[in-house]
Order: sequence, then structure tokens, then C-alpha cells
Amino acid sequence: MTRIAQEDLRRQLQAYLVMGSANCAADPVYVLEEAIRGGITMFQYREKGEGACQGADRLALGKALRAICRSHGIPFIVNDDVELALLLEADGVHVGQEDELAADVRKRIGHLILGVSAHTVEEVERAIQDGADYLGLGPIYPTSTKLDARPVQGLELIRKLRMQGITIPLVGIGGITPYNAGPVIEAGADGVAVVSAITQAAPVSEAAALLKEQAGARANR
Ligand code: 3NM
Repeated sequence: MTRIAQEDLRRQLQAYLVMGSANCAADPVYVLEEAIRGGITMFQYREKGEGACQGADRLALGKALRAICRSHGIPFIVNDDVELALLLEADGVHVGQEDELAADVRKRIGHLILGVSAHTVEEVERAIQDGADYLGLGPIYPTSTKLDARPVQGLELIRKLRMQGITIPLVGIGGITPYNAGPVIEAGADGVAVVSAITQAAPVSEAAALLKEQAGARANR
């Protein structure tokens, strides 16, 4: 197997749902099914934060969410846990700067998708060298979902990277909704990653559809 082609990944990153049980008011299985019905293009299992489940419950929920993604052909990425990703036969792993080193993760996961969170040009360059397939940049806007998020960075870093000719697939994250997603794509991102804009929405499918419409319409121009 070879690593995923950048153009395929750009399409998959358009409307990226990141979620664990702690983010959902409703059953996470229901939320994921509805989000897929609305049109999300990629999913990350991020079982973190207060009230997140552990051990057997974490594995069981991961299996349920993985099965839903598989049956709909949606890439399933695991946040910050290579062992769990391999156990669940995930499509990839996403790590932050405080997690296992990206270069080590690349060695362990072979051709699987590797996403890395980055906040500066230096972190971006290192992640690319380490074998990242895509980068998550954030927080773009204020967020209350990740308590230890870095200071808001806005759209400057995305613009700067594209001006410098860096072509790696990029996704913005942090405080993104269907109503402020457009400028993130216009700045040069291939997609938007969201937690609360979908998990806290009613109805979930409509929020997912709106997000996809915003990210997709601009990306396809
Ligand atoms: N990572 P919401 S911000 C998981 O800046 C995550 O790297 C971030 O949640 C980063 O869409 C964030 O509800 C939380 O604002 C995003």
C-alpha cells in the first residue's frame, strides 16, 4: 500500500467531524449517523475531556463508531492513540504537539493517514518532514471545547503557508460553524474541522449539511 494521494485527502477533509462521547448531548452513535446523513466527509474519534470514557467503554464506542464510518465509506481517524487506532483498523491517526512524536507515529502506522496539529511555521515544517499527510491549524476562532487550546490564531497562518508555496492538505479547527467556515477555505484551507457546531446542533444532519455546503462550494470553485 502507498500513502493517500493529496487530492483524495483534500476532498475528504472538507467537512471533518471531530467528536467523543463528552462532546455529545445525544448518543454519539446517533450523532455520527446523523452527521454522515448530512454530508460530513471525514470523522475523528477524540475521546478526551471531562467525562470521557476509558478502557472497555472507550473501545466499545470506538468499535461502534468505526463500524458506522466503514459502512458509509467515511475515513475514520483516531486521536492520539496509535494502539487504539490499530486495534480498530482505523484509516489514520491524528496527533497534537503534546502527543507522541509524529515521526514515531509514522513509523508505527505505515501508510495510514497521519494528521498533525500545528500552530507555527516551524511546527508545520517539522510535521511535514515527520511524514504528516495533513495538518490541523487552530484555533482559528475562539473555542470553549478544548480547554487547553492555544491563543486564537485567525487565518494568518493558513494564508502565510499558502503564500510560501506549502501545498500539504490543511484543515482549520476551533470555533468554526457553517457561518464562518467560508473565510477559512478562502484563506487556503482544504476543509474545516468542527466539534460543537455539529455535536451541539439540532438537528445535527442540517448543521452537517450546511457545513458541507459552505466548505464544498468554495473548495469546488
Ligand atoms: N483542537 P469546536 S481547537 C480539538 O486548536 C480542537 O488545535 C483545536 O472545537 C486546536 O469546533 C479544538 O467546538 C476544539 O470549537 C474545536
